[in-house]
Amino acid sequence: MNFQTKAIHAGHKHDKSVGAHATPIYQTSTFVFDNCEQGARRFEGIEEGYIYSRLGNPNMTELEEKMTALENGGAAISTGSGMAAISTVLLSQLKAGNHMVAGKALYGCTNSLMTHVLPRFNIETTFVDTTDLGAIEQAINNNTKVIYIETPANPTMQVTDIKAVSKIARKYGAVLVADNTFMTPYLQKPLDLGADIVVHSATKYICGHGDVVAGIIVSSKETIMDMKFPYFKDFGGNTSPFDAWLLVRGLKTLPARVDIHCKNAKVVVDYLLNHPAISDVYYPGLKEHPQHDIAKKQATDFGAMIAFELKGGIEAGKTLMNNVKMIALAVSLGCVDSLIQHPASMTHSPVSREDRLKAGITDGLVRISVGIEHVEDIISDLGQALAKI
Ligand code: LCS
Repeated sequence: MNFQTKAIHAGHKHDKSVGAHATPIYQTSTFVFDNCEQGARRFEGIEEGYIYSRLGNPNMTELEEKMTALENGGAAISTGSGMAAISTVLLSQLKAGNHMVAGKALYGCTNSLMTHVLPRFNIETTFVDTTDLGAIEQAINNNTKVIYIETPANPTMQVTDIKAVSKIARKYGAVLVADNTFMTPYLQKPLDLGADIVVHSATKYICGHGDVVAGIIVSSKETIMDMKFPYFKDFGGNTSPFDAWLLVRGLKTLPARVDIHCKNAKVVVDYLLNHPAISDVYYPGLKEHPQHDIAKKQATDFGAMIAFELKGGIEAGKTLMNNVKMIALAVSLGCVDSLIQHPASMTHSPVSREDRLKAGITDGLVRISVGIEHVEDIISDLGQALAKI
């Protein structure tokens, strides 16, 4: 099946009990066993079937099967947030004494997990510019078990060469984890490019409508089973049945939505580039973007996330963000609605100023998640707000 067809049909089974075409919401915490023996078999793992919704639920299964098909993986785990996906992956792949190499520019809470939480369990991270393959290799030591990348990176839009980094991971026996939130499997499939594990904040494009917080992990069947029992089971970061149902619904329109997101983003980039108040625009689709060729090679389009700087610095940025009318001043991204935010004081505030600046997240950087409204309306709103500067 083609991607668009899989987005609609993969994982879907018509409900045989009443013949419902759409999947019912299995809003249940627990599942009834026929008898004690069956309950025991399910707990032993020798009979398939549901036990308790923290371990799995039919709505989670549909979402997991769909995402497995879309990412070309072997299996998936759906989680209660992107951070639940990331923490489950890292705490199952690493143990005390292990080391990780990660990108300098990462979503703020991912950085915070690595900087503030994991060191308490004696897991250290070296942050490097992952666009520099030599820097990755140099940071690896005998205890390095994970290389963690986000590409494009939030919010700098730097692009890491997944295939090249996967070769380094293989050479040193480390697992490559790729956060594919900004691209979605419609535009980029990290497992096909050699990554071992893909994570998503499903809160974003996978949901698409800004009404769910959730995450997804996709990998080989073996890796997912090892992660599920005991880590996922014992950490307890499952998706609620209703949220999983909404995500399945959202995924059906992922290709259609992302096509419009990408088309709109290109028009907005053009507008920003030609606006006298803007000094720099960071978007992998620009020929001038330092990793444009890699982005072109490893993804089918460039997404709809744009970072930019204003000539008037942060004060001009604040004027813009305080004066947009239709575009929401809000964190998150990947919604049908356009969102604008200030990484230094919002999404990346958990990162120290020094580390932020080293990663290229300047005080003046503004990030926009271009929605699927009519692009003329997005530009007209940006235009009236920029005119206030
Ligand atoms: N990975 C990336 C690339 C993200 O952008 C985020 C959240 C996460 C993981 C964590 O996912 P969550 O737990 O929130 O579902 N990014 C946000 C952002 O840029 N604005 O608000 C949240």
